[in-house]
Amino acid sequence: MLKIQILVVLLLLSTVVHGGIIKKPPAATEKVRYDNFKVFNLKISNKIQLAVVEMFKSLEKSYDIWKEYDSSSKEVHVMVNPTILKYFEKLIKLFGFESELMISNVQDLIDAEVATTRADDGATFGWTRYYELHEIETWLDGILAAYPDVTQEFIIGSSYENRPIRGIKISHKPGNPVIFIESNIHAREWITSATATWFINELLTSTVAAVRDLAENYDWHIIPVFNVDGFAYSHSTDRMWRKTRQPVTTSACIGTDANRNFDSHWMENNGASDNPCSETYAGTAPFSEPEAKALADHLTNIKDEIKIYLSFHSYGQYLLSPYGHVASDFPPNYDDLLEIGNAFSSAINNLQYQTSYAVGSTATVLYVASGSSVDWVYNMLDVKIGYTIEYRDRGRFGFVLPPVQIIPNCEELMAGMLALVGKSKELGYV
Ligand code: 0X9
Ligand code: ZN
Ligand code: ZN
Repeated sequence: MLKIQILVVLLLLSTVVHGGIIKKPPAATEKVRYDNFKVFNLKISNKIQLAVVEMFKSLEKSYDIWKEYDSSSKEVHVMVNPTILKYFEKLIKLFGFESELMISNVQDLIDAEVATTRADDGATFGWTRYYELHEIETWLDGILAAYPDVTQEFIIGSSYENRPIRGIKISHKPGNPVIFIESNIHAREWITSATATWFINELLTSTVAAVRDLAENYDWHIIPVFNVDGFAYSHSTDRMWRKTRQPVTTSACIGTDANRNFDSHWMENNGASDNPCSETYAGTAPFSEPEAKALADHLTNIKDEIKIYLSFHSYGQYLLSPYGHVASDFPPNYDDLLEIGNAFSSAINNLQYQTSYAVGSTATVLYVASGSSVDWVYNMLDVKIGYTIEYRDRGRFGFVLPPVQIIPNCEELMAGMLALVGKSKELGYV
């Protein structure tokens, strides 16, 4: 009881203490810097500690949750603003958190990432670094021009800032089951579009028999960068940007979590936030974001063709199936979703990197997340196989996954994808 009282006092104090600390809004040409921002891994052992983590979320200038609490790992990863580090350390002691410093200076990782970008002068698109939106689009133009017989561009609509949201279809013959991939709905998750573009390239160029089978006997609809505005902003201004870029009239904070904006159990069970400053802000209404609306309309038009829907994310190494909005209920074909998911994770684990992926429903393995794209597709379009893939790593580098890990991550996706599609076929879904 005493601890709860202390918590309440701290909560009140913290809003006062933190009121003046502002992550300086960047000038047009200035980049947000993360000098001495640290990422801690907190092991949660009681409800009071969880309440403290909840408090972090309301102080978005001071803390950024990189990984929310989940009941399997019981870990929370939080980035801490150096201006409140002393206070954070006291809090950690007071509430008896077991904590581990994972990243001592986030800006160092960002600088290393930029250095690789500079070293590679950009002559070829080679998955040795991360590329900007215009580079990815130019690459896509080249691919469409090089493979006109089997590829076709599709544009689902425009973003808030009026960028086209582009995708590519790869089809070798009529009547193939469609596998739809949406990638980079969260802007800072750069490994997702790197992996999607690599995968497109493999489908078009690989001579491996199993990959040819994937390429030729399925139709692939792939959107490498879905959140185009956020992605451009994460390159130009703030490496840690997650949301869309549409302002909210009632707040100074910008953007909505597009993966909380779909009209399926929207805003239920605390699986999203109604605070516009939160990283999981659900928007003013379902489909308030033009990007989410465009995707939903596009998918609705082709819903009978889609057999598998995948959403690429990072990080944590999870393969997550519906449901996201509730932990106590499971989809009718959950056993199959688990079996297919386990095939995916063991295929990855069998590679030389021995990377392990956890498999299960979003709400049980990760946390409750409502209004996500995958759940909307599963619930509203009746697509029976849908997963969120959370790529490397488990927090050593988090969202700033070093470029040397791009190719290994891609190889893992290919191994996992072959197994996922193979098992889906065996169980009669494709
Ligand atoms: O919270 C999310 O949107 C995803 N995790 S992330 O760290 N990349 O932000 C998980 C989405 C879970 N998917 C479903 N609810 N189906
Ligand atoms: Zn509901
Ligand atoms: Zn994500």
